[in-house]
Amino acid sequence: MIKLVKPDINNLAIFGGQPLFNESLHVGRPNIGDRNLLNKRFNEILDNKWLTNDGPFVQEFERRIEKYLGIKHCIAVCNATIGLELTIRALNLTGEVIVPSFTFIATAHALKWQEINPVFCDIDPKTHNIDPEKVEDLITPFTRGIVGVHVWGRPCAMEALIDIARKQQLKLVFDAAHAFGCSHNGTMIGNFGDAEVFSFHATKFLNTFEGGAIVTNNNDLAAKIRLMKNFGFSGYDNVIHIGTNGKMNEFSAAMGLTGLDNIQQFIQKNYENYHNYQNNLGGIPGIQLIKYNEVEKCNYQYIVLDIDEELTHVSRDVILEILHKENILARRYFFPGCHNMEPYKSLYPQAFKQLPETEKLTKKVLILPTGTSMNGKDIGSVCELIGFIVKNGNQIKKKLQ
Ligand code: T4K
Repeated sequence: MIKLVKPDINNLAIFGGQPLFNESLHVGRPNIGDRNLLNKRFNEILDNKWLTNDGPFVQEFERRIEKYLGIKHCIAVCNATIGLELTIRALNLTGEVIVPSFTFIATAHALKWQEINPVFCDIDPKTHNIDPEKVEDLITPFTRGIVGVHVWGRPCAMEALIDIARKQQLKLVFDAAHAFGCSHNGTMIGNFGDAEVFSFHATKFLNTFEGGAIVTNNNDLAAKIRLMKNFGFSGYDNVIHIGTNGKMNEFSAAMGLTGLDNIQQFIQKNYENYHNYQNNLGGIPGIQLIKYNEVEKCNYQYIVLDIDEELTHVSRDVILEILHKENILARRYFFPGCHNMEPYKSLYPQAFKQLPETEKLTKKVLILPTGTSMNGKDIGSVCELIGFIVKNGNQIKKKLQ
């Protein structure tokens, strides 16, 4: 006889039952490559006594990324937020920049930190990415650029955005924090717009603890960003530009190199997990797993559910609460949307009126754990639990009232 994850609703942890998992399952559990190789690299750093400032591992990491992406320039940085700030500043952006509100707050903050006004644009509900048709309506005489975000690693509507930027003479930057290892029409993400910025934060499938990279095919822009990420130094005692400290350190680069050695395994594991979720969630009413274009390269690092409450009878937030009590730490990225967070909420109190799709989506999506820490059995149990919640949705709702 098959043992059910929860035989009846009284066994749910939210109603006092034992949690399904003894240890928490996390959405952003870091992937760690070959530890022996990593330790060897760490020891080499300690032996060399060269810890940061454009050391050999950072240089090797940059060259490996350039080769992997088929791009001219990679500049490793201490995190993607600083990477975005450097890029935006190096491109001389001022005034207004059009950006989605459905993104991690860093995208908006990178602009506002430099006194640039983020103008929030609604998304296309089919792709969760900035809607190019709505971008055009937001252009004013003060607009200087567009920052697109490849949400979940699914590329923005590239051709349309490139076309608008060219016609309107706007700079085009992509926040590619989610999209390392993804492609668009066979070209790796990183090669589009004026520059693209990746995040290698611990929660990303390829991580350098904290870290990021700016990539571009523009020689002048790359040279300028290289200066700016190192206080504007051009050789000893010679500062020729305003700058900041955006440098990646050697330990981060060693972690990144070890991750790159194992990147195919990470992607393969994410791919298997994705299909495992797809097989197990199929047929649960109101639960849709978002799709990836399998013809393209993709990192499959986000398992994203689109929840239709009309069919599940329980809201996304109730499902989230139940899962958390069972030690499944699902997330509702990017709730409640940048426009509903400070300082933007006070600056643009009416913004929600222009962002109906963003408002809807932030209430519907739920992100589930994946990566090398997840196995097929756990994924099966998570999906069975979700099926159980939906099947008993009305009863659960009543009991929670
Ligand atoms: N643009 C976009 C579109 C982004 O998504 C991000 C970052 C950025 C720009 C900026 O990139 P960085 O400047 O960070 O390079 C996390 C990350 O901190 C953030 O990097 C990421 N996006 C965002 C989507 O997620 P939180 O607030 O969810 O982090 P936290 O601490 O709640 O961790 C998430 C889960 O991962 C938890 O269940 C705990 C687990 N975890 C986390 C860490 C750090 C681990 O198991 N081990 C760990 O070491 O923001």
